[in-house]
Amino acid sequence: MQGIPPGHPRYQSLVWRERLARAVRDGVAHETGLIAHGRGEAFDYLLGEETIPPARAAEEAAVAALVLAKKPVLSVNGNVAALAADSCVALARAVPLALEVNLFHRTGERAEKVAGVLSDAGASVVLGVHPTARIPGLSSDRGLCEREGIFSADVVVVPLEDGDRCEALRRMEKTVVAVDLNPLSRTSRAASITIVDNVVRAVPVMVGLVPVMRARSREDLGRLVRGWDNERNLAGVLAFLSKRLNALYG
Ligand code: PTJ
Repeated sequence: MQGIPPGHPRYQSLVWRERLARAVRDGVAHETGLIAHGRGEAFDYLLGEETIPPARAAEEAAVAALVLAKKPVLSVNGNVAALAADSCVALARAVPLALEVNLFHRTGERAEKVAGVLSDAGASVVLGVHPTARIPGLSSDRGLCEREGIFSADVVVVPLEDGDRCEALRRMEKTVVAVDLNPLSRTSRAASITIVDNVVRAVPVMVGLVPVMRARSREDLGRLVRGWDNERNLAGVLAFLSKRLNALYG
Protein backbone atom coordinates (compact mmCIF):
# COMPACT_ATOMS: atom_id res chain seq x y z
CA MET A 1 0.00 0.00 0.00
CA GLN A 2 1.24 3.47 -0.92
CA GLY A 3 3.29 5.19 1.77
CA ILE A 4 3.63 2.16 4.06
CA PRO A 5 7.10 0.57 3.77
CA PRO A 6 6.66 -3.22 3.30
CA GLY A 7 9.56 -3.79 5.71
CA HIS A 8 7.75 -2.03 8.57
CA PRO A 9 7.35 -4.46 11.50
CA ARG A 10 3.65 -3.54 11.77
CA TYR A 11 3.12 -3.49 7.99
CA GLN A 12 0.02 -5.71 7.83
CA SER A 13 -1.68 -3.92 10.69
CA LEU A 14 -0.98 -0.53 9.06
CA VAL A 15 -2.39 -1.78 5.76
CA TRP A 16 -5.67 -2.79 7.47
CA ARG A 17 -5.85 0.61 9.18
CA GLU A 18 -5.27 2.42 5.91
CA ARG A 19 -7.90 0.28 4.19
CA LEU A 20 -10.45 1.15 6.84
CA ALA A 21 -9.56 4.85 6.82
CA ARG A 22 -10.05 4.88 3.06
CA ALA A 23 -13.39 3.08 3.43
CA VAL A 24 -14.50 5.83 5.83
CA ARG A 25 -13.43 8.51 3.34
CA ASP A 26 -15.32 6.66 0.58
CA GLY A 27 -18.47 6.46 2.71
CA VAL A 28 -18.39 2.64 2.94
CA ALA A 29 -17.46 2.34 6.64
CA HIS A 30 -18.88 4.55 9.40
CA GLU A 31 -16.46 6.79 11.29
CA THR A 32 -17.17 4.88 14.51
CA GLY A 33 -15.95 1.81 12.65
CA LEU A 34 -12.45 3.17 13.30
CA ILE A 35 -13.07 3.00 17.05
CA ALA A 36 -14.45 -0.53 16.76
CA HIS A 37 -11.36 -1.48 14.75
CA GLY A 38 -9.04 -0.05 17.41
CA ARG A 39 -10.75 -2.12 20.08
CA GLY A 40 -10.41 -5.19 17.89
CA GLU A 41 -6.72 -4.44 17.28
CA ALA A 42 -6.05 -4.31 21.01
CA PHE A 43 -7.59 -7.76 21.55
CA ASP A 44 -5.79 -9.10 18.48
CA TYR A 45 -2.49 -7.88 19.93
CA LEU A 46 -3.18 -9.81 23.12
CA LEU A 47 -4.05 -12.95 21.13
CA GLY A 48 -0.73 -12.71 19.25
CA GLU A 49 -2.43 -11.78 15.94
CA GLU A 50 -2.97 -15.40 14.97
CA THR A 51 -5.80 -17.90 14.80
CA ILE A 52 -5.55 -19.53 18.21
CA PRO A 53 -6.65 -23.19 18.70
CA PRO A 54 -10.08 -22.37 20.27
CA ALA A 55 -10.79 -20.03 17.31
CA ARG A 56 -9.86 -22.76 14.85
CA ALA A 57 -12.23 -25.16 16.64
CA ALA A 58 -15.02 -22.55 16.45
CA GLU A 59 -14.32 -22.02 12.75
CA GLU A 60 -14.73 -25.77 12.18
CA ALA A 61 -18.02 -25.86 14.10
CA ALA A 62 -19.25 -22.76 12.25
CA VAL A 63 -18.48 -24.24 8.83
CA ALA A 64 -20.15 -27.50 9.86
CA ALA A 65 -23.28 -25.48 10.76
CA LEU A 66 -23.11 -23.63 7.43
CA VAL A 67 -22.70 -26.81 5.39
CA LEU A 68 -25.73 -28.33 7.17
CA ALA A 69 -27.83 -25.15 6.94
CA LYS A 70 -30.91 -24.87 4.73
CA LYS A 71 -30.68 -21.09 4.40
CA PRO A 72 -27.35 -19.62 5.56
CA VAL A 73 -26.69 -15.86 5.38
CA LEU A 74 -23.57 -13.77 6.01
CA SER A 75 -24.31 -10.29 7.33
CA VAL A 76 -21.95 -7.57 6.07
CA ASN A 77 -21.40 -4.11 7.60
CA GLY A 78 -19.05 -1.29 6.64
CA ASN A 79 -15.97 -2.63 8.44
CA VAL A 80 -16.42 -6.14 7.06
CA ALA A 81 -16.80 -4.82 3.50
CA ALA A 82 -13.65 -2.72 3.93
CA LEU A 83 -11.52 -5.53 5.36
CA ALA A 84 -12.85 -8.82 4.00
CA ALA A 85 -15.06 -8.33 0.92
CA ASP A 86 -13.10 -10.80 -1.25
CA SER A 87 -13.15 -13.61 1.29
CA CYS A 88 -16.85 -13.00 2.11
CA VAL A 89 -17.68 -13.44 -1.57
CA ALA A 90 -15.47 -16.56 -1.68
CA LEU A 91 -17.35 -17.99 1.33
CA ALA A 92 -20.69 -17.13 -0.29
CA ARG A 93 -19.66 -19.17 -3.34
CA ALA A 94 -18.09 -22.07 -1.46
CA VAL A 95 -20.95 -22.86 0.97
CA PRO A 96 -23.08 -21.43 -0.87
CA LEU A 97 -24.69 -18.70 1.26
CA ALA A 98 -26.42 -15.36 0.73
CA LEU A 99 -24.73 -12.02 1.45
CA GLU A 100 -26.83 -9.35 3.14
CA VAL A 101 -25.85 -5.78 3.97
CA ASN A 102 -26.81 -4.89 7.53
CA LEU A 103 -25.78 -1.58 9.05
CA PHE A 104 -26.03 -0.13 12.53
CA HIS A 105 -25.55 3.46 11.27
CA ARG A 106 -27.76 2.91 8.29
CA THR A 107 -28.30 5.24 5.36
CA GLY A 108 -29.60 4.08 2.00
CA GLU A 109 -26.52 5.53 0.34
CA ARG A 110 -24.08 3.60 2.55
CA ALA A 111 -26.07 0.37 2.12
CA GLU A 112 -25.67 0.78 -1.64
CA LYS A 113 -21.96 1.50 -1.29
CA VAL A 114 -21.37 -1.61 0.85
CA ALA A 115 -23.33 -3.67 -1.70
CA GLY A 116 -21.20 -2.07 -4.43
CA VAL A 117 -17.98 -3.21 -2.72
CA LEU A 118 -19.34 -6.78 -2.58
CA SER A 119 -20.42 -6.64 -6.23
CA ASP A 120 -16.97 -5.35 -7.23
CA ALA A 121 -15.50 -8.33 -5.35
CA GLY A 122 -17.61 -10.64 -7.54
CA ALA A 123 -20.93 -11.07 -5.70
CA SER A 124 -23.79 -11.62 -8.14
CA VAL A 125 -26.60 -11.00 -5.62
CA VAL A 126 -26.43 -8.81 -2.52
CA LEU A 127 -29.46 -8.57 -0.22
CA GLY A 128 -30.25 -5.87 2.32
CA VAL A 129 -30.24 -2.68 0.26
CA HIS A 130 -34.05 -2.60 0.21
CA PRO A 131 -35.17 -4.16 3.51
CA THR A 132 -38.53 -5.91 3.53
CA ALA A 133 -38.74 -7.08 7.15
CA ARG A 134 -37.73 -6.22 10.71
CA ILE A 135 -36.18 -8.44 13.36
CA PRO A 136 -38.72 -8.52 16.23
CA GLY A 137 -37.74 -6.62 19.37
CA LEU A 138 -34.99 -4.57 17.74
CA SER A 139 -35.72 -0.88 17.35
CA SER A 140 -32.36 0.17 15.81
CA ASP A 141 -31.75 0.09 12.07
CA ARG A 142 -29.84 -3.14 12.69
CA GLY A 143 -33.32 -4.68 12.81
CA LEU A 144 -33.99 -3.92 9.12
CA CYS A 145 -33.45 -6.98 6.96
CA GLU A 146 -34.80 -8.93 3.99
CA ARG A 147 -37.61 -11.44 4.41
CA GLU A 148 -35.84 -13.80 1.99
CA GLY A 149 -32.49 -13.23 3.71
CA ILE A 150 -31.65 -12.83 7.39
CA PHE A 151 -35.31 -12.84 8.45
CA SER A 152 -35.91 -16.42 7.27
CA ALA A 153 -32.33 -17.73 7.55
CA ASP A 154 -31.56 -20.68 9.82
CA VAL A 155 -27.84 -19.86 10.26
CA VAL A 156 -26.58 -16.25 10.28
CA VAL A 157 -22.91 -15.25 10.39
CA VAL A 158 -22.46 -11.87 12.07
CA PRO A 159 -18.93 -10.45 12.06
CA LEU A 160 -18.39 -7.29 14.22
CA GLU A 161 -21.87 -7.41 15.64
CA ASP A 162 -23.60 -5.64 18.50
CA GLY A 163 -25.10 -7.68 21.31
CA ASP A 164 -28.68 -6.54 20.75
CA ARG A 165 -29.10 -8.05 17.31
CA CYS A 166 -27.22 -11.17 18.28
CA GLU A 167 -29.65 -11.72 21.16
CA ALA A 168 -32.66 -10.89 18.95
CA LEU A 169 -31.54 -13.40 16.29
CA ARG A 170 -31.13 -16.06 18.99
CA ARG A 171 -34.68 -15.32 20.19
CA MET A 172 -35.77 -16.10 16.60
CA GLU A 173 -34.15 -19.53 17.19
CA LYS A 174 -31.46 -19.05 14.59
CA THR A 175 -27.95 -20.42 14.89
CA VAL A 176 -25.80 -17.29 15.19
CA VAL A 177 -22.10 -17.43 14.33
CA ALA A 178 -20.25 -14.36 15.65
CA VAL A 179 -16.76 -13.26 14.63
CA ASP A 180 -15.56 -10.99 17.42
CA LEU A 181 -12.06 -10.40 18.75
CA ASN A 182 -13.48 -9.49 22.16
CA PRO A 183 -14.27 -12.74 24.00
CA LEU A 184 -16.03 -10.75 26.74
CA SER A 185 -18.49 -8.86 24.53
CA ARG A 186 -22.24 -9.38 24.81
CA THR A 187 -22.19 -10.64 21.22
CA SER A 188 -19.54 -13.23 22.03
CA ARG A 189 -21.53 -14.45 25.01
CA ALA A 190 -24.90 -14.45 23.21
CA ALA A 191 -23.87 -16.21 19.98
CA SER A 192 -24.35 -19.94 19.35
CA ILE A 193 -20.79 -20.24 18.00
CA THR A 194 -18.27 -17.47 18.69
CA ILE A 195 -15.11 -17.19 16.62
CA VAL A 196 -12.61 -15.08 18.56
CA ASP A 197 -10.43 -14.21 15.59
CA ASN A 198 -9.83 -11.28 13.27
CA VAL A 199 -12.35 -11.26 10.43
CA VAL A 200 -9.43 -10.89 8.00
CA ARG A 201 -8.13 -14.31 9.10
CA ALA A 202 -11.38 -16.04 10.10
CA VAL A 203 -13.26 -15.81 6.82
CA PRO A 204 -10.39 -17.17 4.63
CA VAL A 205 -9.89 -20.03 7.13
CA MET A 206 -13.62 -20.79 6.85
CA VAL A 207 -13.41 -20.80 3.05
CA GLY A 208 -10.61 -23.38 3.27
CA LEU A 209 -12.64 -25.49 5.71
CA VAL A 210 -15.69 -25.85 3.45
CA PRO A 211 -14.32 -28.80 1.38
CA VAL A 212 -12.84 -30.35 4.54
CA MET A 213 -16.21 -30.30 6.30
CA ARG A 214 -18.09 -31.38 3.18
CA ALA A 215 -15.93 -34.54 3.11
CA ARG A 216 -17.34 -35.54 6.51
CA SER A 217 -20.70 -37.27 6.91
CA ARG A 218 -23.78 -35.19 7.82
CA GLU A 219 -24.16 -37.25 11.01
CA ASP A 220 -20.63 -36.36 12.00
CA LEU A 221 -21.21 -32.65 11.29
CA GLY A 222 -24.52 -32.78 13.19
CA ARG A 223 -22.75 -34.26 16.22
CA LEU A 224 -20.12 -31.50 16.07
CA VAL A 225 -22.72 -28.71 15.93
CA ARG A 226 -25.08 -30.21 18.54
CA GLY A 227 -22.18 -30.92 20.89
CA TRP A 228 -20.71 -27.42 20.60
CA ASP A 229 -20.28 -25.79 24.02
CA ASN A 230 -19.75 -22.09 23.33
CA GLU A 231 -19.17 -21.10 26.95
CA ARG A 232 -16.48 -23.74 27.26
CA ASN A 233 -14.78 -22.52 24.09
CA LEU A 234 -14.83 -18.91 25.38
CA ALA A 235 -13.29 -20.16 28.62
CA GLY A 236 -10.62 -21.79 26.45
CA VAL A 237 -9.92 -18.43 24.78
CA LEU A 238 -9.51 -16.73 28.16
CA ALA A 239 -7.26 -19.56 29.41
CA PHE A 240 -5.13 -19.20 26.26
CA LEU A 241 -4.92 -15.44 26.79
CA SER A 242 -3.89 -15.60 30.44
CA LYS A 243 -1.35 -18.36 29.76
CA ARG A 244 0.15 -16.33 26.92
CA LEU A 245 0.32 -13.12 28.95
CA ASN A 246 1.79 -14.88 31.99
CA ALA A 247 4.45 -16.54 29.82
CA LEU A 248 5.55 -13.25 28.20
CA TYR A 249 7.49 -11.99 31.21
CA GLY A 250 7.44 -15.21 33.20
O1 PTJ B 1 -21.12 -0.38 9.40
P1 PTJ B 1 -22.03 -0.26 10.60
O2 PTJ B 1 -22.87 0.99 10.56
O3 PTJ B 1 -22.91 -1.48 10.78
O4 PTJ B 1 -21.14 -0.15 11.92
C1 PTJ B 1 -20.20 -1.16 12.20
C2 PTJ B 1 -19.56 -0.99 13.60
C3 PTJ B 1 -18.35 -1.90 13.66
C4 PTJ B 1 -19.15 0.46 13.79
C5 PTJ B 1 -20.59 -1.39 14.64
O5 PTJ B 1 -20.98 -2.73 14.40
C6 PTJ B 1 -20.05 -1.27 16.05
O6 PTJ B 1 -20.08 -0.22 16.67
O7 PTJ B 1 -19.53 -2.38 16.54
P2 PTJ B 1 -19.06 -2.51 18.09
O8 PTJ B 1 -20.27 -2.57 18.98
O9 PTJ B 1 -17.98 -1.55 18.39
O10 PTJ B 1 -18.46 -3.97 18.11
C7 PTJ B 1 -17.43 -4.34 17.30
C8 PTJ B 1 -16.80 -5.61 17.91
O11 PTJ B 1 -16.03 -6.18 16.89
C9 PTJ B 1 -15.88 -5.30 19.10
O12 PTJ B 1 -16.07 -6.28 20.11
C10 PTJ B 1 -14.47 -5.44 18.51
O13 PTJ B 1 -13.55 -5.97 19.44
C11 PTJ B 1 -14.70 -6.42 17.37
N1 PTJ B 1 -13.81 -6.22 16.23
C12 PTJ B 1 -13.30 -5.05 15.76
N2 PTJ B 1 -12.52 -5.27 14.67
C13 PTJ B 1 -12.59 -6.61 14.43
C14 PTJ B 1 -13.40 -7.23 15.42
N3 PTJ B 1 -13.64 -8.54 15.45
C15 PTJ B 1 -13.09 -9.28 14.47
N4 PTJ B 1 -12.30 -8.77 13.49
C16 PTJ B 1 -12.03 -7.45 13.43
N5 PTJ B 1 -11.26 -6.95 12.45
